[in-house]
Amino acid sequence: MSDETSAEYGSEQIQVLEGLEAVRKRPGMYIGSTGPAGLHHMVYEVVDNAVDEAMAGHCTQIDITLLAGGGCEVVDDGRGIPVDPYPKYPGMSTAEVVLTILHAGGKFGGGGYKVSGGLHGVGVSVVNALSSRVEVEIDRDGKRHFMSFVDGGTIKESLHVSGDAPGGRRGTTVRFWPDPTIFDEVVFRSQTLTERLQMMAFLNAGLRITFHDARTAGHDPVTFHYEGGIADFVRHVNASKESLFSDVGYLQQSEETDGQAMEVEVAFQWNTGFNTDGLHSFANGIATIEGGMHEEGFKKALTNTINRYAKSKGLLKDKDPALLGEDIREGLTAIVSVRLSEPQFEGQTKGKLGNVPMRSLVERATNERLADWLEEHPSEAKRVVVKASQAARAREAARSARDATRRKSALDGAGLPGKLADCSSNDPRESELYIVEGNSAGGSAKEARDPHRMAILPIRGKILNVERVRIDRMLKNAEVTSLIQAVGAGIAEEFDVEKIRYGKVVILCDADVDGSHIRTLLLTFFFRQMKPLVEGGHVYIAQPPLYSTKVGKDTVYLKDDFAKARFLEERPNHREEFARLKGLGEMDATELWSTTMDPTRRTLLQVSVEQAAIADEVCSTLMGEDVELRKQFIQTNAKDVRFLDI
Ligand code: 28F
Repeated sequence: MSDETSAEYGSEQIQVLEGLEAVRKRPGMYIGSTGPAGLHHMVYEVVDNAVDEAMAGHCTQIDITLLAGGGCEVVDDGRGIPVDPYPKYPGMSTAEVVLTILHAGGKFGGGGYKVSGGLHGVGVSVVNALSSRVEVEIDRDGKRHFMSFVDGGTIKESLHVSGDAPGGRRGTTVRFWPDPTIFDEVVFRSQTLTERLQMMAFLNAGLRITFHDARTAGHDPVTFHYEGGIADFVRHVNASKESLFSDVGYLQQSEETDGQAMEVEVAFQWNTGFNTDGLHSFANGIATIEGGMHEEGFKKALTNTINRYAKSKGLLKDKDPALLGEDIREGLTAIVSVRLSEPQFEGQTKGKLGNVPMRSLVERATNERLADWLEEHPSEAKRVVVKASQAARAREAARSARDATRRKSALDGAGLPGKLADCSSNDPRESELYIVEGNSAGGSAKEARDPHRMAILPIRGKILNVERVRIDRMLKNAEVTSLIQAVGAGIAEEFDVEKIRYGKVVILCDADVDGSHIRTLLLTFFFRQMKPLVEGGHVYIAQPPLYSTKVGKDTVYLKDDFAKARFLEERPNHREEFARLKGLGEMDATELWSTTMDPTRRTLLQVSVEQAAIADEVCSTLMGEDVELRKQFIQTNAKDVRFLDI
């Protein structure tokens, strides 16, 4: 910029106001939306500047308070924004520049310029532009400096010394009141803020972040402070699981290449579960939910390092196939947190890190540091390799079992389970598969059915709890393989809904607790292993009658309470008892047909994905590995006996 004259000074001011005006015109461009997400983004922008000051090593405590009048106050104990003139903008102080143009430049803030990669890092000037009022207090050199803005950044009170810094403190305070003419709603939600503030504390080891909702009495402040940083985050996530070893692994490396500061931290721990979605990554404190270069670098190095270690220690024979990434990541909880000057956020939701140098930095750091960690923790390392080898064997077994299932049914059609009483029609549009609990009911269902369109598959006892075993173990279970072969369309990622052999898969269980258990397990199985079958509306639950009563020598069946009430209205003098039907076996074939299977008289409940998902949720909670969650669930659902028997 050429040397300034008073005219250009004026042009600076104009540039400032034009800049802020541009933000007010299209707020969504800067904070994503003017809905709740955008509103809370305003808080994160201000807090980010304080976190930058913490990352630069000058701030240890950040206080966020929701003010009674609807505003938000953020206080840090950093150096305080400089109040001296800002050379590039004559007549403006650094503080005014930070509040109206640039963004505080921490080590990773990019030296005063935060390159906005999408929604994050647009800086506090955007907050100013979208607030009806902003107050700034800067405590520096024993003095307190004050300035305020109104209506999107117009100076109300220019920067001046308002007194001494209380107790000689240092730091920056920003209070802002979001502009109600911009935002759909200006009421902050505590829960939203606390979740994200907790995450920021995990990602900045040692930093204390205190949140106080002062809008109503009785809300005590909550402080998040994790000396262990992301290692504490891994402990927090794994708390409800069974860990493979007590220690949490940690590695860190930083590097400076052509002015680009880059740092990577990884914390990791395996648990005994089978999930492979425990990897979470962040860039400059922002969750990169679509992954990106840092995650790719980590995954590649993890796989190579574990395989190299396993071979070097003879835990993997040279002839053994290498362990795949998914085998190694089974049960892994890991946090990959990187910091860099100019993050490029890409992808649909700006949740993917695009900086290519990050891939090699993270890969090199992980290769080096993880190899050291494995050497230093041989027993943990062995457990990881053994678990990964089991996962690899399970994967192989599942593949061969699936191939076998496919081969048998493809080759000679003999892939159909022995117990299946198939129907004669080959047209899925009219064919129905009844999965009947218990051999007795299966018998009367076979007798009752329409053999042209209805196939019967009796399921003996409680089918395997598919929740807690790997896919190979599941495929060894006779009941499960019968089910897969009967439906005839494969399972899991190979499931092809075009190949289903029946247009309707009907679950026919007793109306007692055992029946509801089987039904829950079957729904979970379909939801987990044949989701398109559920999504396509092919899964139904038969509704056997709940009551029976005598009329003369006949037995009349009533579907539900409503039918019973209607029956009594029509027969006010009916004196006979109503029996509560427990099991399908109480009905003979004729009755089973007329009440439950005859398409002209039956009621079938079509299962929605939501209902299957709830069953799945119930199953994971009750059968999954999370002991704590199971206890809570049973306590809260104790009144609902349906769930108690499991
Ligand atoms: C409640 C929100 O915004 N805290 C901040 C600082 C400290 C410095 C700074 C900020 C302009 C471009 C340098 C102080 N002393 N909390 C905050 N704390 N900005 S914002 O500098 C901004 C300058 O880069 C600071 C020495 N260096 C930096």
